[in-house]
Amino acid sequence: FKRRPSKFAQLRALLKSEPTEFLLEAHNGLSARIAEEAGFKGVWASGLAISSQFGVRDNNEASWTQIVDMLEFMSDTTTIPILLDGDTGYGNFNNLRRLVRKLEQREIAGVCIEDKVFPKTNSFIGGERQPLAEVDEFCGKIKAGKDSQSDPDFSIVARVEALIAGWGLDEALRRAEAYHRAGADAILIHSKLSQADEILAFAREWGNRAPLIIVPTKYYSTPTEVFRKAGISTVIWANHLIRAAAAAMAQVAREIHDTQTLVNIEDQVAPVSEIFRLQGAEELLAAERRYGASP
Ligand code: SPV
Ligand code: MG
Repeated sequence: FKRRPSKFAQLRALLKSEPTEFLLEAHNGLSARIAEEAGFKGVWASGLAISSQFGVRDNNEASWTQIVDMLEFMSDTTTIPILLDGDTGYGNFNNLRRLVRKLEQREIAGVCIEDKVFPKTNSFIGGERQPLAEVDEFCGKIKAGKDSQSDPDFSIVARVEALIAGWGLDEALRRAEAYHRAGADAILIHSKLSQADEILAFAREWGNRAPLIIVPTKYYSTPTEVFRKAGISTVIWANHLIRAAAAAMAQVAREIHDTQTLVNIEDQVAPVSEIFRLQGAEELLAAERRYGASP
């Protein structure tokens, strides 16, 4: 039988592919499996979503090993590649080197690091007040990460926060070019505007020097066709499973609390059998038939 390409190779192929590809946010083993079942070819392990499922803020309050522990569950439940939102790399170049090794051991296909300072703050919370990393320091981090990977297809994505911080298009391009030269496999350009104009201007100037990734959370009304025409490599739907879960959980919790009965919500929630299916209960039953002691 034909072996699937490694998760590292799968992510690299997505980043390099001519048609625009898509990653969906997931934040634990179950949501990662749901993303794969929906047909996605890759997962975005969002810092916002993973921190919020822990009930903490997107300010590096969860430790990097807690993130890596969660990634292990996500990797185990999926056959598609995972790109970790690695924030700033959780420290300096040395911390990133260790992170890369620990990610590869769990078959996490790549990491995205952003040019801010630890502890980071989410780009949508006072983004313009957030300091950016020094270009040279960030390039050193990228080089250190690339030099420490053992699988040639492990990807490091450099995320440019210059537009978020209000430093302008020229600075964003200057940084992207430096990160590209330092060895980044792709550039993620982020924006907090409700229109895609600055992203599209960046894409025009960038001209496909390296794969370009975007996160259209705020400019969600822009038709996907516009991104395709702009030559965007990968679009990340960055937080939609955690937001779906939060909305559904709040609604069901209120309903059960207020009515003190399950009769109204049974049809609105997944059947228990669906949870068993998502957990792979069938496989264990089959294994028991094969390996279990006879009664
Ligand atoms: C995330 O999903 O955690 C991201 C994207 O980094 S954003 O929240 O838009 O900064
Ligand atoms: Mg993040």
